Formats: sequence, structure tokens, C-alpha cells
Amino acid sequence: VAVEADLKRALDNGEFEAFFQPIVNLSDGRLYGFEVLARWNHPERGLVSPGEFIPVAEETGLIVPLGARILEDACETLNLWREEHPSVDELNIAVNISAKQFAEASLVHDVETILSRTGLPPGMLKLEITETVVMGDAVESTNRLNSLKSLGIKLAIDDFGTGYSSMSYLQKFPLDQLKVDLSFVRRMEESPENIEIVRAIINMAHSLRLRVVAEGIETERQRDLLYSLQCDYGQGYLYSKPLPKAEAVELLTILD
Ligand code: G
Ligand code: G
Ligand code: MN
Ligand code: NA
Repeated sequence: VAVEADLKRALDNGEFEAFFQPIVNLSDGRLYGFEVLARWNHPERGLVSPGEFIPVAEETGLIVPLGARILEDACETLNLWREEHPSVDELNIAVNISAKQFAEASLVHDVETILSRTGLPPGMLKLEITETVVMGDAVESTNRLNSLKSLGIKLAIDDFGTGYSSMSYLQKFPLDQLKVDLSFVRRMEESPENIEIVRAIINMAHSLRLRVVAEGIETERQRDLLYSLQCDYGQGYLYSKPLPKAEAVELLTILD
């Protein structure tokens, strides 16, 4: 209850902000986009990581207004960056959508409202939905994903490999990308079998015309392996941790 009250107060105070973790093209290392990760700028505790407050926000339903706030912050920021850096139009931002947000009837309308309020072209926004969430009620998910897709945005399955996917639904869903869970990236270096698992995921994704993002790349060996397996994009501490706006914007000057 203490945390819930604190979260409510923080929402009113605007203590949440979007951090940006670069996602790069594995073929040339150039910036492809960012994943937006929420941070709580707490007046006494400093920066609180989402692992501590997202689960509470999810349980209490506060994730719905909080998620909308982060989404708006992200869209507004990227749109501001476009004004100074023309090359930003080639980028996209990925925003996480939790189980409760995905189930919320107002989601499609909320995303539409935020896009029109901020002026961000829909094609620059990507929503990440965890595999276990989309596969939960696959029929209902198909409808929800189709409505989201009709806004002109991109859709990705997050944490792929941690749940159980139905191949027929993977094919039916209007998806653009699949994100290989970081646990698979980590285990690649342990055995050749683990490399084959990642190869199989990437090949399956490509046969469904999905682009693949590998999460949690920390070593050059992991990057080289993923590149050799024809993984499209990479994200992880090897490249950068999630950055505050002021630092993320500096990466854009390299593109210009
Ligand atoms: O940044 P970090 O690795 O600590 O994030 C922990 C978890 O919190 C991840 O699973 C991530 O998807 C989730 N998360 C981070 N930011 C957001 C957000 O803005 N919305 C939602 N729904 N989840 C988020
Ligand atoms: O669940 P989701 O995939 O949205 O969460 C991404 C999480 O992974 C974030 O909390 C982010 O901070 C974290 N992350 C990003 N890059 C790395 C990495 O290279 N190593 C580890 N351990 N975590 C990472
Ligand atoms: Mn994610
Ligand atoms: Na996630």
C-alpha cells in the first residue's frame, strides 16, 4: 500500500521519465532505434529501476496511466529530435506494453490519441508485447493486434523463447519483429546446441518475414555469433546501457 500511494503521488508529480537504450544494425553497427525503458526519479531514493515498480504498477492497475505517460514522453521526445536531426526519421522507438495495458479496452484509442497529440508518424513507433501475454488468449490477441496495426505502427514480440508460441498464431498475428530473450543470447557461449537454438529461432522468424532483434548482447563474441546467424538487430550493454534523453540525443549527431 505504501508503494502504491507513493506511485500515485509520483505520477501526479511527473517523477517518471523515459530512458533510451540504442538498438543497432548488426551488419554495420549503425543506430537503428531505441527501446524506451521507464525510470522513476524518486525525490529521496534517486533513480529507481522498473524491476521494482513495474510489478506493483501492474498489480494495482497504475500501469495504465503510467504506461500512457511513458508512451507520450517517448513519442514527444522522438518528435522533438526530428526537428533538429533529419536522419531521425529513419529511426524508430520501441515501447513496452504490459499484460494489463494490452488487455485494457482503451489501448488502441490511447495510442491513437498520443500519436496525434505528439505528431509522431505512426511508422516510427513500435510496441513490444511479451510472448506469454500475446499467446495467453491468442484469438483475442489477434483482434487487438490487428486494431493496433491499423494505426500504422509496428509490433514486436518481446522476450521470445520464454513462453510457448503457437506457430500458427505467430503467422496470423500482424507482427514486424521478434526479440530473442536475453537468456538465449547469454547461453549461446555455453554450448554449440544453444547456438543452434538461436539459429532456429532466427530462421523461423525470417521464414515468417519477421525481423529479429537480439537482446542483452554483452560481448563481441555474442555479437559476432548473432551476425553470423543473420540476426538483424542487436541491443545490450556491449553497445550501451539505457540512456537519459540528454545522452541519447548525442548519438543522433553521428547520424547527421
Ligand atoms: O530496464 P530494466 O531492465 O530494469 O526493465 C525491467 C523490466 O521492466 C523489463 O521487463 C521491461 O520490459 C519493463 N519495463 C521497463 N519500462 C517499461 C515501461 O515503460 N512499460 C512497461 N510496461 N514495462 C516496462
Ligand atoms: O523485458 P524486456 O526485454 O523489455 O527488458 C529489457 C531489459 O533488459 C531492461 O531491463 C534492460 O535494462 C535490460 N538489458 C538491456 N541490455 C542488457 C544487457 O546487455 N544485459 C542485461 N543483463 N540486461 C540488459
Ligand atoms: Mn522490451
Ligand atoms: Na518486456
